[in-house]
Amino acid sequence: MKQHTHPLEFSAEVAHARALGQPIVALESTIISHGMPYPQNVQTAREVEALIRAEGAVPATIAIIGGKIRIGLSDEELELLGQSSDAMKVSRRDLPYVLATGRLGATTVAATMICAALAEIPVFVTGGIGGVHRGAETSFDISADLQELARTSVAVVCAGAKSILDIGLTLEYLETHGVPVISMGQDNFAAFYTPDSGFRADFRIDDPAQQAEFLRCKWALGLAGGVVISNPVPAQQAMPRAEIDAITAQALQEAAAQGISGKAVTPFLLARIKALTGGRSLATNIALVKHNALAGARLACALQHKPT
Ligand code: PSU
Ligand code: MN
Repeated sequence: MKQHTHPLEFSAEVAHARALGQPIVALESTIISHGMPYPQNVQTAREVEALIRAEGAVPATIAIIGGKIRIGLSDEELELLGQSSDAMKVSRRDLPYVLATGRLGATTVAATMICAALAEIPVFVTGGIGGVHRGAETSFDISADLQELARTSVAVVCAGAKSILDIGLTLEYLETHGVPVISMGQDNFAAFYTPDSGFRADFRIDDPAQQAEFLRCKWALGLAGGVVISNPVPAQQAMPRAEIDAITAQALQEAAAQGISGKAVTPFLLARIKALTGGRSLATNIALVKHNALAGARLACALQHKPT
């Protein structure tokens, strides 16, 4: 069989940062293609990149374009992903297909972790991770993001997991697979639209330098696998808990009634929640991603500059 090399292609900005040993922050693209509507998706992607640069790190948005894993995208490519109606949502399973066919692929948390690890980028910022869905005992719907966290050594800065998921079971699953869940700013794990999931995170570490030291210790031991860093949405931008709970219940009922399954479930729920909140959930979503960008950039900087 012909030997394929990894089809990684770096943007000029990311290649330059690698050559100089500058801190780099990986970003996913499913959040652009399937997580938010146009044009807010592209606008947010650009603003998130700018926030990371302002903190002294270099953003690397990851997608699959023309049979290549692209690390760092141009403005035009962000626009392409944001507008495309046929960008494929790409998780671990889908990576070979989208590369082999040359289709346009937007990477999930799982696929972005794989690509970030290949590109030797240890810090990745997103909105929320996938998890164990409610009713998973009959549907078996457990996001591939969790298996990826178990095996791929990338820190994922997120605002916790959505309450469309079973957050308790998601945390149990992570524990079983040895994935540490670090909370910052509070003791509890975050719940995406709201700061508090009601479940304690494993460890609270607020200081980026100490978070970086945690990662160094884990990986120096040969303990491969990811780390979840939960950064709660700022209170002023959070959704009221009762409102989001009621809307989530309704969106879940609609998904069940319409027989939505597989990889369509998460995008369907996100879109319904946005519609049912009259767009207010989108404002919260945008705010929390930006807040995560700051935390991720600071962590990437701390990881790059060894403690003195
Ligand atoms: N949660 C969000 N926004 C998103 C996603 C999750 O708040 O855009 C996306 C991420 O790309 C995540 C994926 O990796 O959905 C999980 O999909 P699934 O549940 O099908 O594994
Ligand atoms: Mn799923």
